[in-house]
Amino acid sequence: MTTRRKFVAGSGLMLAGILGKGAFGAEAPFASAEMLRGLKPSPTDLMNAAAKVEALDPSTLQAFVDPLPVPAIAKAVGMRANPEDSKEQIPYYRMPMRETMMNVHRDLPPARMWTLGGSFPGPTLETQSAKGMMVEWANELPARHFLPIDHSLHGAGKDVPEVRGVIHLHGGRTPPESDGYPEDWVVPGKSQTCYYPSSQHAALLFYHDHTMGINRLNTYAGMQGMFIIRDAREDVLNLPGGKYEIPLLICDRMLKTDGQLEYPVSAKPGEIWVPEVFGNAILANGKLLPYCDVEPRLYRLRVMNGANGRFFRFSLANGTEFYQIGSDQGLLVAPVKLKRLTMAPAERADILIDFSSMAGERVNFVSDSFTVLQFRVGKTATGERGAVPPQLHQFERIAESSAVKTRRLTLDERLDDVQRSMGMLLNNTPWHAPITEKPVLNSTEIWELVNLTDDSHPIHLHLVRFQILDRRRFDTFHFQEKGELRFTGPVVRPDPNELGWKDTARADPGMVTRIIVPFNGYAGRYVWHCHVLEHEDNEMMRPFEVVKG
Ligand SMILES: [Cu+2]
Repeated sequence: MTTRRKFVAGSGLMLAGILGKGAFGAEAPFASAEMLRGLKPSPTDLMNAAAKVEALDPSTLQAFVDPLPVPAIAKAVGMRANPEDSKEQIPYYRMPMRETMMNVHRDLPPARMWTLGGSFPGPTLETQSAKGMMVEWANELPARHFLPIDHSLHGAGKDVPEVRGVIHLHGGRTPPESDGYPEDWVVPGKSQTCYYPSSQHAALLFYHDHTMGINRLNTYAGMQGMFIIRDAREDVLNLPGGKYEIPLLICDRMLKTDGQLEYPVSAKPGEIWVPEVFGNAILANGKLLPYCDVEPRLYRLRVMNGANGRFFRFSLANGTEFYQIGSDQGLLVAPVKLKRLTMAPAERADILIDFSSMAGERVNFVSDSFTVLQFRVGKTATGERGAVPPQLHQFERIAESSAVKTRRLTLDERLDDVQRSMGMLLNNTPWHAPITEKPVLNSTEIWELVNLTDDSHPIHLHLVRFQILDRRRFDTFHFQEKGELRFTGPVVRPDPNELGWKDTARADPGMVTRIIVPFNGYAGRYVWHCHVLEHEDNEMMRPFEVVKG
């Protein structure tokens, strides 16, 4: 009987237990938002807080004393020839990986972080669709890591340098040699120059570390930032811009009373990896409980979930509805009105909030019981109020009949003899096994993600954009015994705000999530993985290779 339970001292989330999930996977309740990890403070969050004498209690800090920072727009340091067209010159950026002291809150000492471009989040890279750029990621980090490495994880052994970095542009249609393959890391003193053609629709992407075996630590340390692609199709909509458009990277971190980052470890000697990390502090653009002055008018927020493993469910505390106009890979067909916005790690949401009815008020932006920041709405707007466009962008849902292949791929959890998680796998196959997924360039495939674990996993494919077809509950025991799918529930269509182009999709527990993927762009070797970074670092990642037809 597989009553899969996991418990790791000092961390891990027994969310399923809290929510009263039945012992039988097949009978587990529908994957409601309540089952998404990290939405509420859990006993283990409190354990984390209690276990370390120095854990910070954010409620002891004065809230809303720091303004919400908006990351600077990165500035090019020169021009270089376009690798795909040597007659064209394209901007060249240099982004050092660097240890930086960051002020998280006015009343805390600065936190040691590892940043890209000297701030957390890093400077925002911005471009137009099909306007390429070169970025030199220069490793200027110290020789020793300041977060705890588990040397038993694949690729993080004592035979490789402790400090390594390789950067991936999440959501970018990027040639394979510039995609930041996890094993292509560089050590301090070395750098890597990547070419980002950005031949794709306007969207909010993000860059972050992807180093084999320590990506969860590097990203947690601060190595991430945002990347905005714009295009004419979006420009005609006259969406709020300039100071009325706010990129917002939201993540959680475990902070100590001295303001420093803490990364939890398990009690298992030599194998300190933990399956999930949830922080006591929710950071908005790197600040704890900031405020944001706005005018009583329409604003555009470009929100991304930059957490290692926490899901968020954002809302305005006064219950005001807002509009989602875009998801991971750009605009939706039409705005979707929402009271609450669920976001898995690495998902992005483009939202419009109309503050015009809230002049003079203070309204908190929250995720369930966590306060993220406070909007302070001024009494008067200086210009136009702005309007939510009724339609955004026409595109077709991809016909299932266009798929040339369907792959059935399981999401698996390995447990030890006391039901502790030893890590997750994709299709029961470790990272280093030969490549099994070889889609043909410019062909379309359906991937059926058969989730046999107790958790929701945000699954991300590099290079491509895809659409979610549907999700459906199935009998996990029957599948494990007979290897065949027996559905136990109706076909569930994606949520209205999941109907756009995606690059990361929630695969909910006990469900088959089907995505349809056109493999366009480039031939070559890429990866797909769970975007819970603890899972990704411990085998929930596989290479795939796009092959020429
Ligand atoms: Cu996962």
